[in-house]
Amino acid sequence: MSSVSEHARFAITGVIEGFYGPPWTHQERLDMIGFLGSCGFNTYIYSPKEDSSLRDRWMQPHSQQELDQFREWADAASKQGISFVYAISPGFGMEYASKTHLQVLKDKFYSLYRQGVRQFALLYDDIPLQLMHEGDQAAFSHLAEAHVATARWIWEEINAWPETKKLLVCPTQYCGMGDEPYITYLGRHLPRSVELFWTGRFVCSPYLTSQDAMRFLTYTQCCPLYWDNYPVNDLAMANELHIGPLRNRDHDLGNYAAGYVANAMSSSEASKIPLMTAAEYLQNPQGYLADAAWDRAIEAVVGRKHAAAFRRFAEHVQGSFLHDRESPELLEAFLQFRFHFLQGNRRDALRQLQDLFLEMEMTADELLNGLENRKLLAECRPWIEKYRLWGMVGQAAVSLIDAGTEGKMAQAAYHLLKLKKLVKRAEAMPQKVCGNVMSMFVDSVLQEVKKGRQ
Ligand code: 14T
Repeated sequence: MSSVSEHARFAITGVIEGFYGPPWTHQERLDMIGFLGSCGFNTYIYSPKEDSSLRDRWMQPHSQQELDQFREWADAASKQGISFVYAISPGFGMEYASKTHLQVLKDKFYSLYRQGVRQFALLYDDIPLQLMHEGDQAAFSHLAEAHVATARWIWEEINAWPETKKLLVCPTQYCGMGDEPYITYLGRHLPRSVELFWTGRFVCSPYLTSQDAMRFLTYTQCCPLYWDNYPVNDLAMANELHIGPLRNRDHDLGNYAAGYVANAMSSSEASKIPLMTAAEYLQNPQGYLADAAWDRAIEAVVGRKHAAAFRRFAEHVQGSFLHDRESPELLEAFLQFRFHFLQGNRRDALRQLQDLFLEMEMTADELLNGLENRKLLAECRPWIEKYRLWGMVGQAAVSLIDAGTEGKMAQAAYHLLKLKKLVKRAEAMPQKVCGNVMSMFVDSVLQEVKKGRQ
């Protein structure tokens, strides 16, 4: 057994605004920087995918207004002891062999340097793995060579500025086993001081293990700078609300990693819950307990008064690539209900289930009417409303079972109609709440109704 002191802490700990979808507003970003400082993170990376001045328009200089904003964010960050990283994605238009393009890149970084920015990143993600420009095909034998040449050149230039601290590079192949030719070339040829991002085995990795980190280190000769795609919920994950705690990151990962940054959700306030659990993990990976950290994070963001209600709701929106158990307690309640119902203890079984669904509706009402954190409420509202609707669906289903088994056919017909209407409303909402558990329950009830009619 190794003791706590034998494990290294992550040197870089931070959050990246690196998602597709609406970027944080000016105010949200300032607020987030303050929050990161209060949680003990040391890095904030600016790279919203929708800021075209970093992507399609990367060659154009920033306007004065944009530069003023950068100064404000960089100042706010430095007051909190946070490094503000400016990350550009020149991948689409850039010809790596072009001296003019390299100069444009350097000038763009310099315009930020003048605003107080001291750390920079080159993001080569989500572009083709092949060299696309003829000039580059003539100058380089493969993409990794072009990426190394660009990063080397730019690092030498910006490192000559007196206060430059760092260059981070996101590779095109940013996930996998770490032994792929592109990333091994990159790792082996980048200057030692340049950090290399990696998301682990997958874009969204259910596990980050020290074994994988060691393999990455063996092949690339670099310690990965983890870009953890949690809690981000963009693109295909947009119907999931990632407010569950960070899970399944090895406790000794810090021994083999240059750092850890979490890609956040476009919903900045809701992001704070998982990010606070990530902060706990980063401060003490060995002692990290996801569920206990989650309770603390919920209480801090939601406030004590409604923390318990929020936690009950949050249980039902935990499903993600990190956690494949959807509403486990609800599923268990259904299984117990079936058991008791079939064993003949009908009244109690029905009452218990009715109480549970009523509680869902009341919990949702408590949050919709009482949550003091209005911003959090606005971001979570569609999921809370769907949760409320599932509670009503459940109550209609229980009333239907009750009436049906008592032979009260008129009442049963009424509840069946109500159930169908509510289910339609719930299913029209795309938000993922309770996973498939409620749909499974409703389907099994409707199946019984059909059987009864035959
Ligand atoms: F650079 C990376 F490390 C990275 O993860 N890039 C993006 C990231 O900005 C995005 O928020 C994240 C989660 O969706 O995944 C990456 O973007 C992708 C990944 C895909 F596999 C976009 C499209 C994909 F098909």
